[in-house]
Amino acid sequence: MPSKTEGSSTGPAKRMTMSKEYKRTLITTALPYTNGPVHIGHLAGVYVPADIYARYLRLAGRPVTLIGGSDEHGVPITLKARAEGVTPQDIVDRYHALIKKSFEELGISFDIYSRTTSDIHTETASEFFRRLYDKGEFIEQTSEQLYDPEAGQFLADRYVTGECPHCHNPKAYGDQCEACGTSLAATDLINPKSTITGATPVLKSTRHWYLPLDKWEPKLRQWILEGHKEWKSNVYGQCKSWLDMGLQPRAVSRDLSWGVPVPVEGAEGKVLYVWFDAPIGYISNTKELLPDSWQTWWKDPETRIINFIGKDNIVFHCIVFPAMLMAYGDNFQLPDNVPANEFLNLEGDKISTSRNWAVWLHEYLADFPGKQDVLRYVLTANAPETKDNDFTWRDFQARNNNELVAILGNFVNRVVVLTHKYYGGAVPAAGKIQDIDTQAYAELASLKESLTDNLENFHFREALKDAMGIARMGNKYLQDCEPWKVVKTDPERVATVINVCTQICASLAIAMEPFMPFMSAKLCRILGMDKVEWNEIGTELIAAGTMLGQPELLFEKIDDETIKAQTDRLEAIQKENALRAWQPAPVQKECTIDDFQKLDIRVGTVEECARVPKADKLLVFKINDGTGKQRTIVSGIAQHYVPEALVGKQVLFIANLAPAKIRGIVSQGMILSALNANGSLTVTSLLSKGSDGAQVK
Ligand code: B3M
Ligand code: ZN
Repeated sequence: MPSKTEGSSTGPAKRMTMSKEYKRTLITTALPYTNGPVHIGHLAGVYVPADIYARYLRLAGRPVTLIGGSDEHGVPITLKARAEGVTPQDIVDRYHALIKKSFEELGISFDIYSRTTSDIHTETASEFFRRLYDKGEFIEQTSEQLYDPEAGQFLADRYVTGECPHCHNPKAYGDQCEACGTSLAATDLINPKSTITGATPVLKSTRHWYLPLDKWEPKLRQWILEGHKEWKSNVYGQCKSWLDMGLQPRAVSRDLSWGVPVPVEGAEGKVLYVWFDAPIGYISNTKELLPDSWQTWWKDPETRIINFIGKDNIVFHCIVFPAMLMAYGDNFQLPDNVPANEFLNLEGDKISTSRNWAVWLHEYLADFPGKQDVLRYVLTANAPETKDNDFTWRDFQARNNNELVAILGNFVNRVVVLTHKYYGGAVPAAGKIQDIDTQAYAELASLKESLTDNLENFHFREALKDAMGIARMGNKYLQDCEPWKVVKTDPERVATVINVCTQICASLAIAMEPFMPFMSAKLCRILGMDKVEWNEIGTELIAAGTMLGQPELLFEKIDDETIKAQTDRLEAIQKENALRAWQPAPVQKECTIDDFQKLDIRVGTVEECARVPKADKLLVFKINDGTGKQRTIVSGIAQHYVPEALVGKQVLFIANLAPAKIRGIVSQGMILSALNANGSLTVTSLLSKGSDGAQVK
């Protein structure tokens, strides 16, 4: 068995794709817009994987800084402020505080989480612009832009909506069509409308600064297409198609009042475009954290920069920001990798802030106290690494109950309970080692190697499978060794088995730390471990004689009721959304009076009404239709009316509809009812009493 001092036989990642050894790693995470809270889509795409990677590097003893912060400029924020009748500052203060706190509670281990309204950011972004301006890196151009004459303001980006010229989605924004993903200029929209006043915009000329991306195209091509073939195929592919389409100059200023003012003479009323200032936020936040050494983290070629982002941000991180850094010069380093994720859906539908179709982090934390690791686990196990993926509450419950409770929690619990039962809690010394024990250590070593390799290559789903593999292996080893049977005949053997199991638990505590830091801390406490290192996985970590803490459950079952509360909430939101999106059906093709007169619509009184047995939608009516004979009609409104309530009421029915047999009953006509926005049915009746049998003319 390898000992702690010998180190592990599997050392860190022999198959690493890192081209060289770096001295330090700077990890950035996309800065979320502070126009709302963060949801599971943000977490799965960016923050959970970035945190796993940062925690892993720290455990491996490699210097790392994890940079986060809020993106507090941009039109989404001013639009939200306008909708609520408050200032943009009010909005960013509210959401910055909420987002920062909820990230902390989820255990995202940012070294700094700052914001782009900070003074240091305004200075840094202004200086960045000024240097490019002074170096002549911008093109200054006057162009015709959309202007809202009623609001007296230019309509940048999301201040205008209209029809997408590509896919004809009627609700495309001035910067992007969310239906087809195309990035747009506001002037591309068909039938544009101001989102402020609803007015049709006019064209008005205005002067702006443009970064000529085309100038940097050859360098970008070489850097990405030649130099970074190891990037994820979704990232590499998107970059290639942008580069192949040919790059254009891009405006880096806007006519808006919220943002970093353009720091040149005669630029009153103009601010930096949010996508110019936001990525500079990574630099400002590093400066704020490390005022003396930030330059080392950005300009030393021995630093490796990794940007964690979602797929909608690829072009800004791989093309626009790198071009800005190239234009700035001064040795700014480009990212070494941009492991962008695809999107996470919720219960089969796209997550949407405006439709409230999301699981919000702050709500999850309130609804599931102490269960941060469960969410981290499920989001990693289902991470949209190579394709869009789906979060469902059923899967969340199943993974908790069948994997965390039944495999991981169960293994650790059995080991701790048995140690207390047989040895009063003191870890026994191992006796003679048998093949099955050597085999367990060999499996542990190979799982560690695969786990390390997967982490190095940003394959976090697979990495988590490897880490869980350690618990599965431990369970099987314990089951195969059956100490509860052997204890009667061979107590020395039991001591060895329990010792090996304790070492496996200790390895689990380290291997799981990047994924589930709360569980790992608890397990370390039970096992009496303080400082841990990645390299120690697979070694003998717990000395014989160590007193284990009392058994505590690492995970608990989540019951059906808890899950139902969440799915009920989503169902209610779905209904609200359907109601909001409802529109009366288009009027049908014109008909003639003769067409109308073919339908014989009449008044009748309901004399009897009852449910049709074994059919939850059907009621059977006996109608007095004025002929003296009762008419039977079957109608599909049982979910909207209790039968008794309809008796004695007058209704309208079609008298000449060809009879049809429904569930064995011959239905002689159809009762008229209206289909409402919420899907309910209202039976059509008369304003005052009519004569049974009277025709509707
Ligand atoms: N705020 C967009 C987003 O939240 C933007 C990211 C900025 S990263 C510098 O998806
Ligand atoms: Zn479109």
